[in-house]
Formats: sequence, structure tokens, C-alpha cells
Amino acid sequence: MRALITGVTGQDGSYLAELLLSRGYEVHGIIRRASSFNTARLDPVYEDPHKPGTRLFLHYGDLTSGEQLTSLMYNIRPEEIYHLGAQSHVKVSFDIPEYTGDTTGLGTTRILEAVRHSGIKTRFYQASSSEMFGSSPPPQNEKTPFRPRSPYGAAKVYAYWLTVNYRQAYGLFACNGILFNHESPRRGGTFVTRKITSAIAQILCGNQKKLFLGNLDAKRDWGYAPEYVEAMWLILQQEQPDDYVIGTGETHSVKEFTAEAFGYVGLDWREYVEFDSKYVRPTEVDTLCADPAKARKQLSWKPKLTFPELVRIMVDADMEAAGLCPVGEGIQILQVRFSDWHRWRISRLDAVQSHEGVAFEKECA
Ligand code: NAP
Ligand code: F7E
Repeated sequence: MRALITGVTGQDGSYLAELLLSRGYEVHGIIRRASSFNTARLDPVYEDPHKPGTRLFLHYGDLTSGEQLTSLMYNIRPEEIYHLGAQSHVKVSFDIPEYTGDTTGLGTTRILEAVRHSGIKTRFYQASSSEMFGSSPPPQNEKTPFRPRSPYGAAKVYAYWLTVNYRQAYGLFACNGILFNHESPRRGGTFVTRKITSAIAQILCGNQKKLFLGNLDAKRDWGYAPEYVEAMWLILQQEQPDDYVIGTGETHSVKEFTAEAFGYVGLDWREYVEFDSKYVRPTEVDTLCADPAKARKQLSWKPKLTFPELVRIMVDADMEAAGLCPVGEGIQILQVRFSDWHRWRISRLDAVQSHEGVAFEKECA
């Protein structure tokens, strides 16, 4: 099988590339040109393209331009497309709404048009988001109305309906995975979970004294990213194209995540966390909690990891990356359940970058 992944350098793209390679796929990823390396998350699976038998290939492309996408489709002829590329930060989408619409919304149109014009037969996965539900009360499922509360959420609603439209209009095997928040040691450093766990490691190292956060009362349904890329794959293996909600069915506040993470290393979060209004969004999504019954029934997908286990994995990974001796419960959970801890950890370089990302966010976001 041959798959194409947009957003292959991101959290989900990198895990999905690993999953597909482990299942014998040839994997093609679209990366955008950057002045510094943006492929650190692919380090565990990167192969020298000159070596015979290589199955991972990277191609330059940008979602803001359709110019080369049709020829990429035509030449690669992927049997499955996982469209994960997006400007994915909700708070940032208020600062750059037009760019977010271009990348996160129109980017999907460009990929779908490239599929149509190249004439290839393929299956298409759209990375839809629980952020589309916005102010609709929980629990949210496939029938819940979309009431987005951010430019990001609105762009994802547009992309959702484009995907449904290409399924109906052109008979494309096109599916939406409506994924609730999913986290990991590879989560970008400016999302709240990773911001908290990397700050804990830096506090323990003595490099950081305080952690500045915004709204602690927002509630999210947080799962573990490697399990969610498995759901993406399952969605494209079904007989009929369809749309699925993917989440744990449990919700926790940002305050609960903070208390759990600091508590795990024996610290009282109230001594370190301070409020900064610059992290508060103009409009907030108060509570997200999935009703994943359809995915359970039709995909037989069920997450294995619990909320405290997710927190422990992320804190251990950030402690290890910072050169500290991790508490160890998170490592043990992965070794027992997933057999290989080191496959899922982040590199030291990534930890440094995410710490810098936090500093940058303090100034800019
Ligand atoms: P992420 O870590 O932010 O990754 C986003 C990816 O998109 C990166 O590879 C990024 O490239 C790429 N990208 C951004 N702008 C681009 C452009 N103009 N052209 C080409 N590529 C571009 O996001 P993620 O957490 O892996 O999420 C994957 C997808 O699922 C996203 O569409 C996100 O909106 C959606 N989603 C995520 C969650 C979640 O909880 N993680 C939940 C629901 C939906 P660089 O590495 O160069 O920046
Ligand atoms: O915020 C609150 C913030 O940025 C979670 C993306 O993957 O999931 C993600 O979007 C909550 C919000 O994720 C800080 O106000 C408090 O209520 O980690 P986040 P998100 O906005 O839920 C959805 C499903 C996606 O699709 C997106 O791509 O935490 N919060 N204080 C903070 N958030 C941040 N980032 N930083 C803070 O200091």
C-alpha cells in the first residue's frame, strides 16, 4: 500500500508515518520549506532515500498553494491520503485568521481538487476537530451541531463540509475523523498539556520559576495520540466512507491536568502557576467531552490509556529529555502496554525547542 500524509512533520503525522511503515506501507509525506530543520519528529523513522528498500519519501509542498499538488498526486498515486496539515493552534488562529482560513480551510479544498484533477482513485481522511462543536453542550457526537468559537474551528467546519461534499458530488471515498484533543511527548510546546509538562521539567532543573497560564476552568477530553492515529487508519479501512467522533468520553479541566502533573513529581502547582490574561481567548470552548459510541461499535476502537497515565507518560518524557531521572511510572506504563518506551519519547533537541517555544509564546501568543 502507498499512503500520502500532509502534516507529516507534526505530532500526528509522525506517529501515523511510524504506524503505516510498521504495517508495510510506502509512505510519502509533504513537508514545507523552512529555514531550519522541521523533521525532528521523523528522526525515529527517517531513512536515507539512496538506500535500497527505503519506504519513507518526503516532498516539498505548501497547503497555501495548489500549484504542485496535482502533479504530486499524479506521480505518487497514493491509495490512501491522510490530510493532517493545518495551522492547528486555536489561540494563534485569532491572531492570524486569514492565514488559518487559507491553510486549515482552503488547504483541504486544494488537496481535494488535486485528487479530482489528477484522476487517481484513492481514499481520503480529513483531520476534523472537536473544536468544531464549540459551544454545543457535551457529550458531543456525530449528530451534534457545529457551533465553532474560533477562526480555527470555523475553518475546520468548512473543511469538514468540503469533505462531505466531495464524497456526495464525486463519489470519493472521503471521511472525517472528528478527533478530540490528543496529546503525547511529541505535542507542540505551546499546547497547554505539553506547556505544563515541559515547564515541570524545567522547574525541576532550576531553569524556570513560574508557569504562566490562562483559563484553568476549560475542560477537555484528552487522549493519547498514538492511539488516535490507529483510529485514522481504521476509518479508511471500512467498507463505506463515513464520519466518526474519536475521544475517550472523559473530561478534565486544565486545573486538574496541572494538579495531576505537578502532584506526580511531588510539587504543589499553586506555588508555581500564575495567571496571565494574554493566554485567554476572545471566545473560549468551555467543555468538550466525546460520545465515541459509533467508533466503538463500528471501528471496534477503544482507547487503552487513562488520564493519569497520559500525564505520567508526558512528565516522564520531559524529565528524561531535560536530563533528569524520570519518576518512572509513565515509562513503565508504555513498556508494559506498548512494549517500547523509547519509540515514543522525544529527543533532547525537541525538548529544548519546546522550552524555547514556551518562551516565545510568552512574548507573542
Ligand atoms: P501539529 O503538530 O500542529 O502539525 C501540523 C502539521 O501541519 C505540521 O506538519 C506542519 O508543518 C503542517 N503545516 C502547517 N501549515 C502548513 C502549510 N501551510 N503547508 C504544509 N504543511 C503545513 O498538529 P497535530 O496535533 O499533529 O494535528 C494534526 C491535524 O489534526 C491538524 O490538522 C489538526 O488541526 C488536527 N487535529 C488535532 C487534534 C489534536 O488534539 N492534536 C485534534 C483534532 C484535530 P511544520 O512542522 O512545518 O509546522
Ligand atoms: O488549549 C486552555 C485553553 O491550546 C486547551 C488543538 O490540537 O485541540 C487543540 O486545541 C485549553 C484551552 O488546545 C493556556 O484556553 C489555559 O481551553 O492545548 P490547547 P485546544 O485549544 O483545545 C483541538 C481539538 C484541536 O483541534 C487543535 O488543533 O487550555 N489554556 N492556559 C491554555 N492553552 C494554551 N495553549 N496555553 C495556555 O497557557
